[in-house]
Amino acid sequence: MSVLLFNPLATRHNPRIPNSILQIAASIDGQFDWFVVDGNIDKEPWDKIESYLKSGKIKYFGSTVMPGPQLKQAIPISKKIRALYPDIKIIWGGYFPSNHSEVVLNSGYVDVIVNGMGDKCFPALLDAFEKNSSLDGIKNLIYLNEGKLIRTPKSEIPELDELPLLPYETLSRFYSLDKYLAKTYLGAKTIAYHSSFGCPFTCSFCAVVPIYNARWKGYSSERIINEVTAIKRKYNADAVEFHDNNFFVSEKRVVEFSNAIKPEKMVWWGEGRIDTISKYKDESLALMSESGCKMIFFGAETGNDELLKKMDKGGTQTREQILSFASRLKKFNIIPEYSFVLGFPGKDDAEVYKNILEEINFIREVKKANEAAEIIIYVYSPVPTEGSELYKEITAKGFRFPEKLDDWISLEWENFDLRKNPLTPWIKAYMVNKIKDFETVLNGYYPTATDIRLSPLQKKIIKLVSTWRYKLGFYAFPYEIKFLQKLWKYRQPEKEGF
Ligand code: B12
Repeated sequence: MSVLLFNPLATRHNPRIPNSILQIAASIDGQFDWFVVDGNIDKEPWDKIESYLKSGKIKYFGSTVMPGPQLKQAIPISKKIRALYPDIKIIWGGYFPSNHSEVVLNSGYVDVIVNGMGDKCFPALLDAFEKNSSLDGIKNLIYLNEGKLIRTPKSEIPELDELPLLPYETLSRFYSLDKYLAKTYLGAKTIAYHSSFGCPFTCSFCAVVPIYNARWKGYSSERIINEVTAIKRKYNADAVEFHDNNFFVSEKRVVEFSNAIKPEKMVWWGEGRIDTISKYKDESLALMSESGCKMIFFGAETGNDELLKKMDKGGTQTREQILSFASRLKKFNIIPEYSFVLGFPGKDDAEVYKNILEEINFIREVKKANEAAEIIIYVYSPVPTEGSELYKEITAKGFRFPEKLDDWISLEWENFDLRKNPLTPWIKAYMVNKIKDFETVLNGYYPTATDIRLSPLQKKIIKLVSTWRYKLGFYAFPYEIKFLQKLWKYRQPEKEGF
């Protein structure tokens, strides 16, 4: 019996190695035949999916689903399979179904959700289906039993080095790996690699928290080097994007990795925390830079220490630390990519708006501290961190997620997922406009270095046009900048990646 694994369209720009379904394929490799359809490469994924289904070999359809655009393929395709091939079991995994399980299972076209990591539970699930035995004893599953939602216990994160190597060779039978090794800001052929799971912190706006509950585990640097250099040798890859939620948890692991990757002359990028890496020794930062670490993504979130507490950012991050760390990284020629979350609830509109204006000024201070700092602006979009103070406050303020799965692919909710225009009752249109107009002027005056298609001359022109607005702090109706950004298809890394 065979399994069809689906990676719905997330972005047409630079498809990445589909690590979510590749790791799931590794967990059943040799036990079940598996096939892959990637909507990030195939314009009409349904045609290919149906050709597999028509073969009569497929018994299980597994889709990975993050919030946002991926829902626009995962929902209609799962619905169609349920209607046309009712015997096929439909299994969803990934951040969206794990965090929004009830609405997914109540749709009637998803049988089981893999809640968090699927490496151990997915092969056990298929085995149970094959033997028609109970699912109760299998961890990390959510399903309906006679209409009752069953959530089995969560497993610990397994020892990652014991997990099977990713079957890149088999994947390349479906899609040449070259299609996944994109030319990006980091290099001519960029590998997407995921070297750890979870995060030790519990920020109450982050979707990772309900799934991993402050647990974190990573591959050893040996395992990372072996897999990364194997792809490098075979495909001449010259850069790595580490997709971990938190790559830099262990300074020891990062130093070992940096020493090992240095002779490979590759460029790399990853995500980390300001307070964690602030504690790194200068030697470690110097080594990271020499070994190719070009830019690090940080959740700076806000320059307001009260709000940092409110969002359970934890650790020791402060306003001053955000600024001083941006300056410190200059010494090591590593670019900080700071993401901010604006629009948290407040006691009234005036407080919400005051916090937004203060954040805008704080971002300007960050640029003064390090002009090369890349800035990413998100508008707070709730995730179901039930039990957190923030979640209690937003539900008290009337925020509700859609109750029907189909409603998640309505235009308004897609923008919600993109964290650009959330449907949160305390955010008013003039507040979103202020944030967006500031973002436009900021990106005009400081165009991102990561958009490699924008020529130096185009960057000069757009900066020139934006200067008076940035200098005066006048952001309203920046149509002339928007026009140039549209004309030159300005790309924001947070939406499409590098
Ligand atoms: C790569 C990536 C992208 C890529 C696309 C990936 C793709 N699928 O093609 C790009 C850059 C396009 C992207 C965009 C966005 N992303 Co994104 N992305 C990621 C990232 C960094 C890695 C995903 C990955 O490969 N993980 C590695 C695999 C091995 O882990 P995994 O997915 O957890 O898989 C395991 C389990 O979940 C489970 N599983 C997962 N899928 C399946 C499927 C089956 C069938 C089974 C059985 C099991 C299973 O088993 C796997 C093995 O244990 C994650 C963060 C992360 N570290 O996971 C964010 C993440 C998923 N993205 C996120 C978001 C919000 C977005 C955006 C909306 C951001 C924005 N504002 O624009 C956009 C969406 C727009 C769009 N274009 O789709 C959030 C989701 C948060 C949430 N609310 O749920 C995350 C969690 C980042 C974060 N920390 O907040 N993203």
